[in-house]
Amino acid sequence: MIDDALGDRSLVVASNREPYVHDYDDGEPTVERPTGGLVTALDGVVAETGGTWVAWGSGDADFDPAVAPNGRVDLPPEVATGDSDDRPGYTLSRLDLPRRLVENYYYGYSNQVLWPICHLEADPVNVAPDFAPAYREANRRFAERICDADPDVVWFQDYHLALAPGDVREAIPDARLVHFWHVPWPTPEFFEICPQATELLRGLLGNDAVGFHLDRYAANFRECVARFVPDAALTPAGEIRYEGRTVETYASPIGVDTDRVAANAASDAAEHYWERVAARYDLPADRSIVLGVDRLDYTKGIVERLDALSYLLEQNPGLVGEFTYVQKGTRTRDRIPAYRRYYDDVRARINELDRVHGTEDWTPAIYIEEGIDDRELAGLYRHADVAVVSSRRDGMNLVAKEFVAAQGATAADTPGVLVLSRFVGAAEALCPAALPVNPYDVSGFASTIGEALGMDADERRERIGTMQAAVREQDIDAWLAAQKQVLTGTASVVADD
Ligand code: GDG
Repeated sequence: MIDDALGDRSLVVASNREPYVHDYDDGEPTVERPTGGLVTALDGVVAETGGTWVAWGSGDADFDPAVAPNGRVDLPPEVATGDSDDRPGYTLSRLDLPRRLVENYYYGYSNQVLWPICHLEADPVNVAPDFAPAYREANRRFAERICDADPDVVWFQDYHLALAPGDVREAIPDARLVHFWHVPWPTPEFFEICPQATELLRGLLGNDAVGFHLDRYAANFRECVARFVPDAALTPAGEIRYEGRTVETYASPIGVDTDRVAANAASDAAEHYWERVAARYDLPADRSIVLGVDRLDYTKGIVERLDALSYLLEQNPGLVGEFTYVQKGTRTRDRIPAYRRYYDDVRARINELDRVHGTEDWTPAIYIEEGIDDRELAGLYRHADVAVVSSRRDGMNLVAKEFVAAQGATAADTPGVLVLSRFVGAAEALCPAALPVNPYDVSGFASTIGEALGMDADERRERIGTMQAAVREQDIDAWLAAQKQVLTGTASVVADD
């Protein structure tokens, strides 16, 4: 347990997104339970310590300030979470950021500068003059609020908070600071697009340890430090010496709660949801299902996937009527023009696919936008014959791992096949049992989907067995255990490449 190892040291977790969703429907916002595997797991860690979680009081990352009165969330700045012995509480400390700051810090710098740069996407990068000052200001406010809790240990999450560790280090030099970066870290050639490259690295070097999903992201980070921070030095052991301190980098692939996903897949709610979908879209029981589950983000390669499906049908008229592609899409970051354009593009291509290839009694692609819970999502995973994850770039990708964990809910189920982009973190553990694709290669991508559709049951079982072993080995508990060791400083975490 983390609190044993911490003794009486106090832990603060800091993330942009707060771990609770709120319901604004009836005027007064109400606090709901946390959802989602990762958030629930982190919630448990903070609860174990009785610590503090500092977050922007948005409700969720896709919060639209226009929805809440005056762009503000009228929730108390501090609340105690936890409502039973099973779920002990901690202090949730909410930052009420002004609307303009949110526009420029969250929708601006975080998601129009850092997100595309980390995913090696140059086109969407928009370095508007107001973005960097807002990012500095928001990070400063986070740091102040963190310091208010007088922490011994701080655990920062992700790319929204690169500068806060530097500020906290200055205020509390002896605190142990650890950062987990959930998205890829780019090569120095790409990172130098960022006008604040050196400043961001200096902020992150305020930490004692910086973690990534893969060794190669950690290696890219160290190369960027070597290139852009002249007064930092890399030791032969791969540590970074900076301002008289040692900063470690480490790799720790995040995973999913495999038991929970499997239980979700076997639940009545999963089955009922699938029955409703099958009835609504008139899907016969013997129709093969190809599934995509994504936030509607250009990094997820949805357009490339639809192009590959179109090419597959063009080249293989025999497949007409044989499968239905189900796209579960969740709109995201809609205040950013590139995301609105992407949404329009995805919708237009689905319509085009249906117009060009559809027949009187067959619609090749359906699009589901409604909000569904984890058990309903597991119903889609369970009934898919093929799942396609085709990100152009992705730190890890939990959808791939959840799909694997959801297969074989009953012995009678024939497991599905996973088609997986080579460019996602999950490919390292899951390929070649997952069929690897390059999403930019339309014909190769199309023929791999064709291969997946034609795969026999024995081969599907063998492949899913290999993938399930890998997903279990690197599950959410293994990830949390590794993070706890880093947070308590009880393990050397230097990436060994
Ligand atoms: C970032 C990194 C890294 C999706 N649609 C629905 C739904 N989801 C859930 C999935 C999954 C999660 O959202 C998406 O996680 P991903 O990992 O695929 O992607 P990002 O949101 O981009 O996450 C990524 C991750 O951080 C963790 O470090 O793996 O690389 O980009 O859990 O299940 N859940 C429900 N309904 C939906 O319609 N209930």
